[in-house]
Amino acid sequence: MTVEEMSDATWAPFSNTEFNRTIISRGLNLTDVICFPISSGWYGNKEETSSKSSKYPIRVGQYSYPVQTIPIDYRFASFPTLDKTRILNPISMEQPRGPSFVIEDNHLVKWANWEFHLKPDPRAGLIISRVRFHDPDTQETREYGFGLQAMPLEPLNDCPRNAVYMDGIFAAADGTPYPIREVRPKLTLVVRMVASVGNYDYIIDYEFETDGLMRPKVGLSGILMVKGTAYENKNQVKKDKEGNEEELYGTILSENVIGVIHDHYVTFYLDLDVDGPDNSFVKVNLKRQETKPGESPRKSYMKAVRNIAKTEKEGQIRLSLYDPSEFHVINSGKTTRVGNPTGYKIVPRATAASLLDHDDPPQKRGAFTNNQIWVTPYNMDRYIENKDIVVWYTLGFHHIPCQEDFPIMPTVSSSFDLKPTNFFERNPILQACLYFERDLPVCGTESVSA
Ligand SMILES: [Cu+2]
Repeated sequence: MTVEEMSDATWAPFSNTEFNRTIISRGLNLTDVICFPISSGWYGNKEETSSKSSKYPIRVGQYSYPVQTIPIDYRFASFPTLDKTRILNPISMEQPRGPSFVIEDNHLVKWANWEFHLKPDPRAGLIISRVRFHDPDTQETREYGFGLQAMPLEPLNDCPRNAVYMDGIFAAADGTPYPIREVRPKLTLVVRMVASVGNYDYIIDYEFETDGLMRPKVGLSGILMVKGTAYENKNQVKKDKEGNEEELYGTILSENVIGVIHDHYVTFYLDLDVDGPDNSFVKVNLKRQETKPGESPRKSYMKAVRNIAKTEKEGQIRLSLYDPSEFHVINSGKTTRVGNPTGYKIVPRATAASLLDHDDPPQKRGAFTNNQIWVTPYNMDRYIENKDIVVWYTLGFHHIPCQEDFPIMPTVSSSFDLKPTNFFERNPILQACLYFERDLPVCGTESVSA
């Protein structure tokens, strides 16, 4: 569906006098109503040729108000006077010598040890390619990589100027208290794009860190898709003989408004080339190793069992808390000084898997959510060891709306990490420069009248 078709569909209902009469009979002005022709999905071949696009009449500028509802004014000015002692002062961060990144040829971004090619794409959004990391130890520029390091908490380096530093007091082995200060200095470059997909805003961030970690992140915000209801309060919901409430498939968010339970899935196409195109996908399973009777006072240990996925089928991953695993992309032809294959791992964070039946039409269409990780284009069960593989990672969100999501949602985000794993000989951040007081000008404060 094109933008032009959506626009035409928005206006079409108003050419129907019967439709207009129903709007006026609700006490609304026709100019206050918009028909939003959002695609309602695919429900199987039977319905493929029918033209039943769903049309939710809603008020101008809003996605949140089905015709049954009373609008809420969420603009700042509509709130009663705020307690001035609770207002946070504005914060500003300066970079007196200007940004640290440079952009060459309009597309090549260089920042810290990173360099990558950036291209906005109408279909995929932001495409980040040719991602390389300059290894400070070897002076080589390698595709992908990373680390972490601890040092004393340094003012201006770890926290902004007005931060208060508190010494932590820890107990030494003999019980003597000793202060500890510790820091993990990291700078992050954020490449951001925001897509407003109808009512929802998707904030896609690619975070590059100085230790070589790369973190794709998805933030969801905007306005919920809601449906109208005759109910104004939960206590009106019909109950059956056993006292069970009618299933609403959502939450009552306001008078006559139900926020419907739904999911969001975003798939990332990760064409990794760890020290060259031929890579392998390794499932590293943590397993319990039981000890033999009498062998040790311990009953069990943990061990890491590494299995290289040979075929696409073996590269399909469904995450499980009770089958803890790491997912490494390695170059078995290249090892570190101590013999580990170079690689980096895909570290999932909070995500979601679809609960729908595999034969449910929306799930058939969104079958990419059946697994959280796929390796290489599917089709047949092809061989993937030591090949130029592609990893598809799906980040999911279940969304049971709550009242705080209405009328505008606070941003919810999740991410996953691409983290170097035996890629460097040691932490590459060790050579990062520190900041000193003279590097940053001291800006005075002035009182701002509210
Ligand atoms: Cu949602």
